Amino acid sequence: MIVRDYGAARDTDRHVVTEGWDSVRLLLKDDGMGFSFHITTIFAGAELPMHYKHHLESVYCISGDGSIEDCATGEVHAIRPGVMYALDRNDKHILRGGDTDMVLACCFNPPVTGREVHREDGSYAPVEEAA
Ligand code: 9YT
Repeated sequence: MIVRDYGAARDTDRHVVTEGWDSVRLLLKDDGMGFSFHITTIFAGAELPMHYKHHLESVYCISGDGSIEDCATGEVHAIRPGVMYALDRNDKHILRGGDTDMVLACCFNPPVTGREVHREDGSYAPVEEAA
């Protein structure tokens, strides 16, 4: 069994901080679960183009507000606590923070290794390159 505390993990290299978001990666590839699990905070007002070409991702909003734009259709979906989205087609998207920081629980398949940052095209490297 694996038990980890978010507050404790924030003080380790599982905590990744960037300009528009931070993330505590509670489960990574090495944990052997077949997915990774992250608690990510999107900062208020951030605008984040993303395109996970090599990963599927599901995201559940715990608190805060924001939106996601589907780049294929231009459709914009409000995100608020209780809303889930799944990028089941490696969907290119723009995630926007709202008036308050938005806290999200995220799963990646395949799992991230812990080293990933967004590349210029909005993707993370495939697992074999990031390993
Ligand atoms: C919402 C979103 O894209 N979350 C991804 C997790 C976070 N960017 C991370 O830990 O890499």
